[in-house]
Amino acid sequence: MRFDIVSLFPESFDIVRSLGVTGRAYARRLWSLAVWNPRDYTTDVHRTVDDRPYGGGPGMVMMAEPLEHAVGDAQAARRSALGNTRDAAVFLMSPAGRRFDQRCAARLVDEGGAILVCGRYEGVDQRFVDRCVTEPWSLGDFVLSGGEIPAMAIIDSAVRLLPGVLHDPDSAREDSFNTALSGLLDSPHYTRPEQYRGQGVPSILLSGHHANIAVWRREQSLRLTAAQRPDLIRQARERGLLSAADEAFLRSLPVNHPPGTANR
Ligand code: 9WO
Repeated sequence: MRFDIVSLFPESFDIVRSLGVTGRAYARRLWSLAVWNPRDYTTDVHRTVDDRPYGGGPGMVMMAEPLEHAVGDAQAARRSALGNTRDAAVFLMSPAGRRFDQRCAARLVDEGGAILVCGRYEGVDQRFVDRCVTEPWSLGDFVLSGGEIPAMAIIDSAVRLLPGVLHDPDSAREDSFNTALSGLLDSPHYTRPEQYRGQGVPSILLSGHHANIAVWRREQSLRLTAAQRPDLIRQARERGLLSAADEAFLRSLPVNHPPGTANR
């Protein structure tokens, strides 16, 4: 998998290249990354990448020309490095985009990566979006000072799906089973010590009975998801991911318990 990033701050991406799961996978050449700086595609002495917005208003807008050249070089580099015949998809990091989710991450793996464009200032010239961007992608309803952090989050979510990246094969399987496949929230985790400031560990987890533990974890997942994200329960049901036992457990739950009110 290869990512090509368009960004005024190429050093940002040293983090995903060097740290943790993504860093180790990068060192093992399981994925690669190139950053294209729009400033390298300017032609004036000041290397200008932004200008004032037509119609007035605060701040500056990223100019279309340097962005389009950066994307063009990224596409050309992918063609010669990967032998691609089709252009890669180009995703713009924007709160006005389609919501990025686990299926988008799987699609990135499927397509061998993509080009991610990170805006700065107040935004980018719409004519660049119309000409070069496949789709804007959003991580949620909040505004940042640039698209670099969302791009790194997206890279992280895709890299950890690559075969061989999560070295413990059980961990990879359980993780994708719990999130991508079942679409439910994960059950709570506990580790040592067995007593922490007067609080114990659910006794089932100390029992060594793996079948009962799996049932308990499934029920905790269902309970937590029903309380915090009832929309995900409906989605899982529509996708046929809930068993008769799951449905029976959900019916046994007290209705409409307000979330986040434990111990109050
Ligand atoms: C900002 C914006 C605000 C309201 C409606 C649409 C918008 N588009 C943009 C935009 O493209 N902003 C650029 C990228 C330049 C300013 C910083 N940018 C940005 C991206 N801020 N926040 C994001 C972002 C990206 C993905 N998920 C959440 C936030």
